[in-house]
Amino acid sequence: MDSIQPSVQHSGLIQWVEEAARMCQPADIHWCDGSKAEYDRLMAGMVESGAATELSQQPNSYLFRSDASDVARVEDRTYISHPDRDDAGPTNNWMDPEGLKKRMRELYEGCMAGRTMYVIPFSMGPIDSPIARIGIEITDSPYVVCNMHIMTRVGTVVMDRLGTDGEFIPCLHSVGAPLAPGQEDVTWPCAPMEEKYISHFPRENLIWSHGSGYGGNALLGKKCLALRIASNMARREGWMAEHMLILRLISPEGRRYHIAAAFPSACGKTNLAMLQPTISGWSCECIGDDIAWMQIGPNGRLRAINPESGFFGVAPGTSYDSNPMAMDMLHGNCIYTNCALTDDGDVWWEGKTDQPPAHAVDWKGGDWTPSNGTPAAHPNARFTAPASQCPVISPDWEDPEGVPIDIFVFGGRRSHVAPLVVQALNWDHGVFLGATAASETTAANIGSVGNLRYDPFAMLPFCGYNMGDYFSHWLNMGDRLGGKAPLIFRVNWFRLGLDGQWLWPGFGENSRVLKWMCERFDDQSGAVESPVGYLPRVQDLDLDGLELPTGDMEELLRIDIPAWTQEVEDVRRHLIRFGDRLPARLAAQLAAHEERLKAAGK
Ligand code: O2Y
Ligand code: MN
Repeated sequence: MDSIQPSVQHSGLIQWVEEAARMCQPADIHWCDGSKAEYDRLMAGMVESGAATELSQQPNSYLFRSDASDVARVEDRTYISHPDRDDAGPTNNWMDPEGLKKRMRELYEGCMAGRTMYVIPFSMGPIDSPIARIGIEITDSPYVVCNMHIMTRVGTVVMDRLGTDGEFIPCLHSVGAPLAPGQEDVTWPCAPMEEKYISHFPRENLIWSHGSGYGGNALLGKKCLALRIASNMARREGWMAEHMLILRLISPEGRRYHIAAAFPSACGKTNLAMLQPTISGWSCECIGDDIAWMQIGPNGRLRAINPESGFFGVAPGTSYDSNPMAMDMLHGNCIYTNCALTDDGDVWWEGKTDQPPAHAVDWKGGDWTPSNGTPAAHPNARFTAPASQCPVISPDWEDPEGVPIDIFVFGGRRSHVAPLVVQALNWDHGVFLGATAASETTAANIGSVGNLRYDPFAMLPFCGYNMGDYFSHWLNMGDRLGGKAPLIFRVNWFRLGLDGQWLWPGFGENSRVLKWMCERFDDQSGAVESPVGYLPRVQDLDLDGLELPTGDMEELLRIDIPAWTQEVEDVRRHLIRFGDRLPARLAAQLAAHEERLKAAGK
């Protein structure tokens, strides 16, 4: 087998691909050029094999159904393999690098038999951005190749940028389902759970993934590279790799504010990224919906890029009510995974329309009618869509220098206690708000639904090193940014009233809260100091045209001192898990928080 194209001149890359080929034993090797012809050829092959269904209602769009056991990121099977366990910290699964590699080499041995090995050169970030990084993913999944075409910049342009000795992050992926001679393939090959490993070796900037073909387990540029490995690189090199959307809010006077916001999975991050403000004269542009890479620029301000070029969004719940911009984006050139197929050849998911179709094929490939009583689409069904198709994508979304960040927002899903919005008293307090952010669990993060889980900075599944050291990194970044540091806020769109209904309407109305943040940034709006931070008074928020039941706004902004006091012990338990890696400055923040609550309770 001729594994190397003559045009490839990078000896480190050649060596790594040859090694992988020797181990995985593919039938064939294809170097991806990133062209539309390549995408079309791979899709045609998958349609022919039965792995994909071409949609008749959307041009160049395809539906895939995964294996029923391979439907989401698998946190239990995700490893952060630093040589020293303490460097992975208490929130990550750990195995020692040698032991993990030994186990995975056994699995990788011959794992691509009967399949093509694809070599995908990709750039996270605009190719010419100083913040961008290059990865090379080796995979035996053509589905992964096509998704990577949308989610990253792929192919010849990247190879040109890499040159003969450029730095790249090696990402090895296999679905872990070798084919014996003559063996017929299945439509979604993958390995059993105990053979799934999503492994990160931060010391070597190396990713090895085996056994899953789904989302973050397999599209290795996203969570594996852009967050878990990049968070390590960022710490070493003095920048930030965060689980944050990036948006630009524009005032009626044309003043532009840039907001980076961290929310745990399934808290409406994509909806917020494509916000349609309800306040008169304000508009919003989307720069990214999931990940922000940020560096301190020459003028001392933090500048952010979106390292991705597509959206891998949760389909269920996406509708013209919740996210009209996403709906308008999904008109073609998309990949759908685990959505239902309608009889007229379109996709459907719960919440897409008020009226479900009378009949569909569900995500498992079975006949479905509303009377089935099961969801037609899997709750974690996804669309993969080019960012360029988003009607509110910013004209600057690919600016290689990034955009200057004015405001950080941390969010979570809390039925009680947490107010609609609070502003940090200062940077250290903001880091405390980020470090103690918590959310009630939903389907996307697997495990039981409705439990409270502390999810610091929405990075719990994505921080590639000890979270205590990560808190220190945030404190250090604040020291370096000084007076040019973004303001920090924490929000909760999900507080319930006594009737069990959400108090805040959310969606486009969230612009009212963001507007207050922008006014705070410009020292143009009031607030009161509370034990948990600066709170807007009702009159500080622009509520023009919003009819809320009497008392709801007051309830949304109410600080329930006994409830906060009761949570202090949980917060302490959460923080002391980091032992001596917990920065003293955060321990001091906890003490000050407790003191303020005590004083307020007297
Ligand atoms: O289940 C998956 O593999 C997708 S997870 C995901 C996808 C896009 C954006 N964010 C997430 C997440 O879990 O945070
Ligand atoms: Mn995410």
